[in-house]
Amino acid sequence: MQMEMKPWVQQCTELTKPERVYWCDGSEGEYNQLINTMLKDGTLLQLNATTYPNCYLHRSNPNDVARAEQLTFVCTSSKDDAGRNNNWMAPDDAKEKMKELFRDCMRGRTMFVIPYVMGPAGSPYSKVGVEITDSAYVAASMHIMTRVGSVALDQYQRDGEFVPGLHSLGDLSPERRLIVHVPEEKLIWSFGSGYGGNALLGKKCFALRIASHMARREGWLAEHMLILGLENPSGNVTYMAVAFPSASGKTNLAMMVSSLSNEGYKIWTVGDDIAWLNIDAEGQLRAINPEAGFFGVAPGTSHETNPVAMHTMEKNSIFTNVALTPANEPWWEGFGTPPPAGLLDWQGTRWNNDGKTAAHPNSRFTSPARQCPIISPHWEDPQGVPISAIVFGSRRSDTIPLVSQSFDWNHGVFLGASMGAETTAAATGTVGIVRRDPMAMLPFCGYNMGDYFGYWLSFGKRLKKPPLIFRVNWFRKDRNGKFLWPGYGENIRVLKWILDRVRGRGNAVKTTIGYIPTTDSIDTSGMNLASSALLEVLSYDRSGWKKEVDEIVKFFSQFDTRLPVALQEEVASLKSQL
Ligand code: SAT
Ligand code: MN
Repeated sequence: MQMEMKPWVQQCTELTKPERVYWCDGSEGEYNQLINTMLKDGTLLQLNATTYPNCYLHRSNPNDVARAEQLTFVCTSSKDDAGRNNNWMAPDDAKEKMKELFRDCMRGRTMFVIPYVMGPAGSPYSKVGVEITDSAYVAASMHIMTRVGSVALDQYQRDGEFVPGLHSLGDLSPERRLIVHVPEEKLIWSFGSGYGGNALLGKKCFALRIASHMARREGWLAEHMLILGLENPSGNVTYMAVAFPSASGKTNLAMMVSSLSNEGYKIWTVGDDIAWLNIDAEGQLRAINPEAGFFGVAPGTSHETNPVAMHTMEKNSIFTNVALTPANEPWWEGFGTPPPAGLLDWQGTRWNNDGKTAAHPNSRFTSPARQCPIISPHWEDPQGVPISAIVFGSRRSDTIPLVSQSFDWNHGVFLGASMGAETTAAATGTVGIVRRDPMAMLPFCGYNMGDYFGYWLSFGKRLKKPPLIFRVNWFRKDRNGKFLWPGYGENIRVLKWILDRVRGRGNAVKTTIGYIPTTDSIDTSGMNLASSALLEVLSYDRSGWKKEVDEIVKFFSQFDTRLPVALQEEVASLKSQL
């Protein structure tokens, strides 16, 4: 049953008892007012107005710097429907718990009511949400990351549907932090964290967890994927959707400056984190970026590695947990300049190079997508862009070759479902261990992943010409721990091979794990890469794969009867061939 917007806001008001209620209209004046309030109360610091106009620094509570996966719950009525991939509570218990946390929590505070749209205005694929929050930082960030105000209220008038999300900073204590989703009622409750993925409810909570659940019912897909257009020398643009776990370079890939620009290959950015994929009337897969901004990882971003991102963030941006130079400019590890004397670390204390990083490893920039110098002219097309290739990638120092192509759709789903990735700082927990992260959706799938795999398998059958599916790994290392592939702008050479394959060209050898490019089919012109390194990075390592397949079998076993037969067959066939 769909809730009405005004009565729901009223209920939240009665529960949380704010001092005042403010409905956001998404205007520039409102944004400036939010910023001014935060400058006054110290939530934000103004950055250098000459070099970073209208840019601000936010330092979060040191205990609140990443997504809290252990405190994130998906509350379906049956526990099995949430799956082992999610923490679960019964919906009624969850609601009781949340009500206790939220009771009176906004006393003395302003409640912001933020109506927003995920997706371009006027798109049949866009959806409305409303976030209620007591954080001005969240309200300002939502201005950048989504489309706020009348555009949302107008669409709500037409659809009569919205996703309600209630958020409060609470007292920020991790003991009282909880992020709850009730997908069957499309409800989100988030308490006790101001961090992006926990607090900007349009992003992971709505656009992935709630949306993936809606998508299965409605016949589409909500995925943790960047969207890019690859332009070839004759000016044709081919669009790809690429899944990578958090903090593994999606923003860098989406904004890549091609090292083959002299040959006429260039990238257009459509989105850097989330793709909503629909099948149009012709049976063609089409993608929209539901977001309006980028919430990118700062460390490692430089004029060398991602000049496009550096230009995107040089105005109208909010920086979170980066270091601050005496010139009032942001700085982080991998900024491309040495740390200046007098640097303040992300907590605002003098940095003395004692082994701790100056910027938090998960520090972020929040910038409007329209500022991206290579934003695709089609990024807000209501119909989305046509997708010709799906790419699954992850950080793996061994075993997985630079690129391979699946035999067919089902095998492609298997490649996605069996993905393993080394963990990063985007979530709290140990960094650098391999965990299975199917389709980079493990933390974001709003239902049982066994069912999710089944849904992916069936989805392919509805496409007239299913996109080809690839698996990539830029992060493979040699025996001395050195990266075999330079990555960044050189990744265009891999995308070019993918494009060749889409066009029915590009040489490959058929191996047990998929089609792998012949060394001469990767364009290495003008590149300083030893042929032995190319051979190694493209090789498929049989003994590594024997271990890999055992781990996949173990991982799949948790899905019991919900694991689709087709995936059981894929893994059995791989194991027998190895
Ligand atoms: O923190 S976010 O969830 O917004 C980014 C990410 O982890 O992918
Ligand atoms: Mn992400």
